[in-house]
Amino acid sequence: MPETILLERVGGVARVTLNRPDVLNSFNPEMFSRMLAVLDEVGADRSVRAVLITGSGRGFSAGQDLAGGISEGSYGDHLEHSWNKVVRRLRAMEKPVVAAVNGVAAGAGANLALNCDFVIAAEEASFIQAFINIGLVPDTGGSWILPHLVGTAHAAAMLMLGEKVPAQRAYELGMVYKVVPLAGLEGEAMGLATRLAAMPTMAIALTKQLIQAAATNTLAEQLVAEAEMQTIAGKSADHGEGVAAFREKRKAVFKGE
Ligand code: T3D
Repeated sequence: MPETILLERVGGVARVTLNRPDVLNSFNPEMFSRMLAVLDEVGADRSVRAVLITGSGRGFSAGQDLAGGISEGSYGDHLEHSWNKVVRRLRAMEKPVVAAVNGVAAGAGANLALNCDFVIAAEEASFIQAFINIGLVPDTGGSWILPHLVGTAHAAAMLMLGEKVPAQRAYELGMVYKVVPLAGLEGEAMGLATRLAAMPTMAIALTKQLIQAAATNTLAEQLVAEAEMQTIAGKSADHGEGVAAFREKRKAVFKGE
């Protein structure tokens, strides 16, 4: 039986592949366990300085497995032990996460992608908040992230009508960073992840925290947060290297410390 999540290290990048292509990489219980274990492993591994998540086959992920994996108990309890844990780990990960959306991303699968720091989508990809089609409310952070990304008018259309959003439209609405031909997706996403992996990882992690804090902070609170984070970044070895490289007119070699 193949692994439901593949993990491979390429230099400083961990490539995580959702691997149940026959069911568009929808998540069953085994896949949740594996995903959480993989995120813990790459989060703790200091040699990993960027994470890339993609799907195998023609889909990114169709969210919850509706055939065999849907929970028997309370859906709320299930969410707390599955999708919510995935979202929290992605958001708390002290390294950048790139989603390479290779095809349809539906329900919690769409929101898994949108919770990554960078979303690069293939031209053929699409995003569907499919929950409403089966009489559910959005989860996996979709009801929070979409109003922030696209405003309530478009968020309502996606969340209440279940409108399918093609990749190019998602780009125009500000949901994704780039749209590229499918043939170029792997190269583009891996290129970005590799570039991020050579950058000052601690400063990127702190910037990630600041971007997240900005969603709820006032400007006054954000200024305080920036000062706190800058104090930490200012003590990092990579900051020292960056300044030294500037003075010596050479390219900085960041170690992620
Ligand atoms: O448990 C809780 O706490 C609740 C949590 C919920 C979180 C959620 O994610 S709810 C939302 C769940 N996802 C969906 O409702 C999406 C269901 N899928 C679709 O609407 C469509 O498949 C797509 C729009 C994503 C793609 O359509 P299309 O026409 O490109 O593909 P298809 O033919 O529908 O699917 C291909 C195969 O994948 C098919 O299997 P088959 O007929 O070839 O044997 C289909 O049954 C299977 N598949 C697709 N999505 C799922 C799935 N199998 C199980 N679970 C799925 N979610």
